[in-house]
Amino acid sequence: MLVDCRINDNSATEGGGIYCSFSSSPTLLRCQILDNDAQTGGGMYCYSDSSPVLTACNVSDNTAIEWQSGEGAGLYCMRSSPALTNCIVAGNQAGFAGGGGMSCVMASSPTLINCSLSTNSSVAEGGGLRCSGSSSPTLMNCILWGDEPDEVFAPGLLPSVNYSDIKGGYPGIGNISADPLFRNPARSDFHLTGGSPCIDTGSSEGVPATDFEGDPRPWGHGYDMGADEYTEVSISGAAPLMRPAVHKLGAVCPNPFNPSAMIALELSQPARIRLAIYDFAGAQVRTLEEGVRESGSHGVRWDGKNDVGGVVASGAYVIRLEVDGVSQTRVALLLK
Ligand SMILES: [Ca+2]
Ligand SMILES: [Ca+2]
Repeated sequence: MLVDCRINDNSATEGGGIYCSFSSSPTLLRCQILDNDAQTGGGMYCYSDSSPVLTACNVSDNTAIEWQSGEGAGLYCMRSSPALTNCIVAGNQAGFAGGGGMSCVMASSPTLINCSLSTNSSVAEGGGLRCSGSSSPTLMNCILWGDEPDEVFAPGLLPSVNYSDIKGGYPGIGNISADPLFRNPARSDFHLTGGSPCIDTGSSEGVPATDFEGDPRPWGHGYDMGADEYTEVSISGAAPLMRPAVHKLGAVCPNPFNPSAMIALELSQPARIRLAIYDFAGAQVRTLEEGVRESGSHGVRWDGKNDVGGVVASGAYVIRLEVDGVSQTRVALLLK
């Protein structure tokens, strides 16, 4: 059992942060799985009847993009059915095999209750959740919003989705499609704000007694959707799932792009940075910025050209920001 642990900046072929195989089912409470990288299962890989229990965990900004087959950037499940409650899965990025937030293959049927999946992305389908091979997750009181290119990709069995806010809507009871009004998703703050359609519109069935930060559920007139139960003033006084202020490589806009894209950077203090573009074989294409930059928000434009001024071919490119020896990556897709 792992309690209040932070697992960050690890790398592996499978399961960058955590790898569970053959009926390994640890319990994780209030853990943060951040900035890990793998070919498959950037944050966590669950293999062969491994069904960990994650409660109030934050699985964010993990990647599975630097290999062609990158899949399941946040969590990857193969014949495994983890249970996630009050969890945030955000900012994870997968490559060509899809599943930015979570990928379920070969009869994996995880249960997600009061989870928020947002700002995950994938080069292929399933920006938020990808299901294949008779996998059938169960989602209750969840929010999937702002994942790219889509929230849920399930060409076979449909996941069981109820009382959830899914962008674009989803079959099931009590589902809605409306902006959840997160407080500040760009800064990894997935609290609900007043007027959110997710307040008091969830189900009471199987719901935990508290939210991700320890606020009581229900609060107000009913149970909320997502990891946060909205309260007018902070009750728990804690925000355990919020990331500390850090330098951040933000969104690429538009994405896919043609002919140019704006890359957002957020620096919490003045820093020496290097921002460069690579192709998927790992070869450098272009150095965009190198040197000391002031704190604050910056936008850097890439005009789709390489270091010698040639226009690059259509395809996916890796944008890498290096600050103080730590790198962050995002994928940009040039479509001509
Ligand atoms: Ca409520
Ligand atoms: Ca709360």
